[in-house]
Amino acid sequence: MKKILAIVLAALIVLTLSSAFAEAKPGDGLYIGVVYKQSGNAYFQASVEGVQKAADELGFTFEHDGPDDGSSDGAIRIIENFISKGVDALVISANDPDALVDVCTQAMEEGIKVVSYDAEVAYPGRDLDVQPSSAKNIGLTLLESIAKSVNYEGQIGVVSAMATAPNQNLWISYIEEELEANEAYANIEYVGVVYGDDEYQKSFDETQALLNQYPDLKGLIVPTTVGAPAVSKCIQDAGRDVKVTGLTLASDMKTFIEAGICDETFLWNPIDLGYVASYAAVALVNGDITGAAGDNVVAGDYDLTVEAKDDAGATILYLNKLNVFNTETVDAWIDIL
Ligand code: RAM
Repeated sequence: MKKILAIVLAALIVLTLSSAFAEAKPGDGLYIGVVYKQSGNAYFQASVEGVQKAADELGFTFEHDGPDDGSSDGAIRIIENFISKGVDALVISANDPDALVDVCTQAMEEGIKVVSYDAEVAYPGRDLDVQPSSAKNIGLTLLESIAKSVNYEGQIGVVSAMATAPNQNLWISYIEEELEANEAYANIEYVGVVYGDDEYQKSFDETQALLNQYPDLKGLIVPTTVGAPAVSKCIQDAGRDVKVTGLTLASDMKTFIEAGICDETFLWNPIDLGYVASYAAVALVNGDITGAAGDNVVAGDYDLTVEAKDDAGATILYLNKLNVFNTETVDAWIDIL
């Protein structure tokens, strides 16, 4: 009798412990950790709206976080925390492509699927990278935009985000390559890049320094939603005739577009980016895709095919939508972005 009691007791303890363990994950379904470059960035808040939309449709739960200081160490701590909470997948925008590879590889070894989105985690630290458009298309669109605004002559520069940011660095590399190679830009003098670290005040101050250093500056490309309003405000306050183009939220830029500081700015829909990245993460967890070239990801109206990025095995999924904001289109976007 004592033996039977002991067995029943032991079974009860195991049952209690295992249900407590199950409750460590919110809900019984799939659980995703979303990590972005920095907290408090409206662009990433919009991307989380997209994750929420996917969660409503697919029934997963998720948490999201980004380091306050935009540091890689902060991102690594957040990822480690998600790993210990037992996430099934991580959806990550990296502030440094290489710094996150080790922790992401560790996650993958534990069976967690890793999707980078917006700013890539370098391969092999991810199963799949989801991007709004090809880096070359984004870079060349911005370059042609500023070239048009300055009538294809004079000094131009770039105010970027963090110096390690993989997405900005790639776009800038295409801008620099094209400036050298394309005769259409022969009369444009490139003064280089400064980094605002995706912080408003730093972007403003770096712009002020550029304005002081280059009295003949004609244009700035600002491929960051945090930097663009700061740069434009600095130019407006200084009363200088310097044109700005860049990647921006529409609502941030309406006044600067209407004031003529920007002829046009651009952005994909970050809500859609978070949405598609989440669908890809769920498809990976469910085994519907492996992240290999040729895999198909269907998310709402999107029906996308994974492409090979290089010969080493890295793969990428493009949304291929770049919207333009100008005096004619900006009003239609300000309630969305
Ligand atoms: C900022 C971030 C993000 C980038 C956008 C355009 O919000 O740097 O990574 O994609 O700008």
